[in-house]
Amino acid sequence: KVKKVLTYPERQSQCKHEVLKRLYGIMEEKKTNLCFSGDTTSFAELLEVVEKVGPYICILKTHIDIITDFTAENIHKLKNLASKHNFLLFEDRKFADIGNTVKKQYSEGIYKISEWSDIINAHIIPGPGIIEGLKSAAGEKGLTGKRALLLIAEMSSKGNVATGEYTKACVKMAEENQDFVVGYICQSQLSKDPNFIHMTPGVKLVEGTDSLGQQYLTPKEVITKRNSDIIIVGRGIMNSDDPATTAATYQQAGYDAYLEQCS
Ligand code: S5P
Repeated sequence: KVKKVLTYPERQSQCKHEVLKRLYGIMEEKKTNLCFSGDTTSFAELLEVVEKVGPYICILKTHIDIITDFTAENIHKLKNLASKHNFLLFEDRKFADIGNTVKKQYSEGIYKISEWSDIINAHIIPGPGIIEGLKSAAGEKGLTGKRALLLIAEMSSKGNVATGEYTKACVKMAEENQDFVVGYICQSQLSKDPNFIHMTPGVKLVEGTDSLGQQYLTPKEVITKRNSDIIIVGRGIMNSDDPATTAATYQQAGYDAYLEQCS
């Protein structure tokens, strides 16, 4: 039987970006390809649930701008949880403006995302200037190599237009900016190059939809059929009565699927 994907340690040694090397290290050590999307409007609740699911995840994805009780002190607590449980922070800001604007959105304002989030993502609608702008913001904070960008190549929602030529243009832009772009938000594998990781949202233990266009695939489908690398799970864990046990279930499902792929 031929191995379909490289193992995490193989990818870690073959990729160049420091953030990606750290991520593969965490995935190997904690045996997890689970990214938890902590989509709550309460920072207090976010900290509480992350304390529980921290041991099972490699990344915590946030939507910092939906939080009503934002404070720098809470960011400090979140960073401490990330160190304690060894996971990366990914602010799902979906930047989508010209370079000069996103540069400020990334580093300034209330949230100062570049100061705490290891990973961010962006739409490619504005062209490569968006990548340059974000990269220069990280550079000006002395964070070159410590911050990384994912490009949104495909989406999970019904009727989205990130398909075909758009997705191809996204892959080209990623390949031309490997010093900052480390992968994709996508629905299936777009590249076999270990310098690019694939993260897939729209994941639940049972396939289905929500009432606002979200479409769900299972961890097994995402990892073994679509050859993606990371499962992103929000409400599947957040709305469960026991987030820790549920996160462990997703971790196991995602990791078993990976083992099947690389054995
Ligand atoms: O195509 C996408 C891209 C993203 S980043 N579809 C998505 O659902 N997302 C995000 O993933 C979305 O903003 C949300 O934070 C998470 C999915 O949450 P769930 O509750 O549906 O699992």
